[in-house]
Amino acid sequence: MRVNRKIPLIVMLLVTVSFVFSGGFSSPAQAKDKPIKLTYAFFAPARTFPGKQMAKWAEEIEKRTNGMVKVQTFPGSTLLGARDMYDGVLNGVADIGLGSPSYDPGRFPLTSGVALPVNFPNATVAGLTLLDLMMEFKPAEYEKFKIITMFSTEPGHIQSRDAVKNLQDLKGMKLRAAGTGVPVLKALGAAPVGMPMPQVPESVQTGVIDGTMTSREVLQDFKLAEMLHNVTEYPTVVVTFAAVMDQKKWDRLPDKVKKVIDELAREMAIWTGQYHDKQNVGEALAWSQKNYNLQIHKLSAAEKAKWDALLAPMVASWQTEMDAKGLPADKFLDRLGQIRDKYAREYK
Ligand code: 3IO
Repeated sequence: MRVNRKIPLIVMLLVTVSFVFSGGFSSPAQAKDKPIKLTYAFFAPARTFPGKQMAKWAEEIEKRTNGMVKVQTFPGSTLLGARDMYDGVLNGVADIGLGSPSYDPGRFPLTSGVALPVNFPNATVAGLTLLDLMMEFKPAEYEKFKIITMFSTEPGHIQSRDAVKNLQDLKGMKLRAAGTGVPVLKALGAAPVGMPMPQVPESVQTGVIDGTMTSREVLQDFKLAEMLHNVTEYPTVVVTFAAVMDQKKWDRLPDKVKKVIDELAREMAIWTGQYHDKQNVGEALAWSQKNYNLQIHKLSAAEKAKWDALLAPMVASWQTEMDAKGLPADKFLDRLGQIRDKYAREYK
């Protein structure tokens, strides 16, 4: 079809310019009648609890925007892996990325405070505390990002090939954790390695590691119970998750869409925490006991006191580290305690 000569050149120019400024075809904020397409990447499989969160979020967004937004999910590192998640979002590889700030405590220093041994009773309380703290402190580590939602695992447990009943058993054991869990394992005398979750099954299989410290649903969701027959009943630290979007991309979204996404941030923290705490972990433990004779080892009170004493200095050394970076560690930990205790009364 030929260009209609009656359309003045200036109008055509304006249309072109506004198209380019709105971000062109790749922008989520395109023409009003066309659905806005958002790609959403996650590094682990869809069957895992963060993967289920991603699917639930996508479903809710489509429903609540009456189809104005379509979300295409990419679980299992099909678009971005654990280590390139946050840069991938900034580089526009995915519109939204769900990563674990715990994998990179240097990049997310204040967030790493939530993964200290501060006795969260469960994932729901930890996740809501995390989200509230981030909304309150607005740390510079998320400067280029819009936070879509945050949540966490339950406090991690040691899951190992050989039984760990005391510090002697743990001595020199090659255990894997998220980056924020490494100092915990080190303090307890193990030989820790930081490694993203998707690499764990193969690393156990090949003997690179003798186990892992994280939430216990991985026994089923990553089939680790096949090889790891022992869990030590000593809750340590949580692993944090943050789904983010590039701030500039967010700014271009219609207000209606922003509102729906913002409303969901908290709901998803609760939904994910409750699924993990009330169903996911319990089912995995029962499945592992039934199919793989999983053994759960309780620490004696005297043994527990020794472990607690080894972890106690971690909070103070984190404070020193944060002070050196000019970050408000004391205030952050004060608020963490207050918010944690408030939610602990609500979510048992
Ligand atoms: C985790 C990450 C991805 C999918 C399922 C998961 N369950 C627990 C974690 C926590 C984690 O990433 C870690 O490294 O301990």
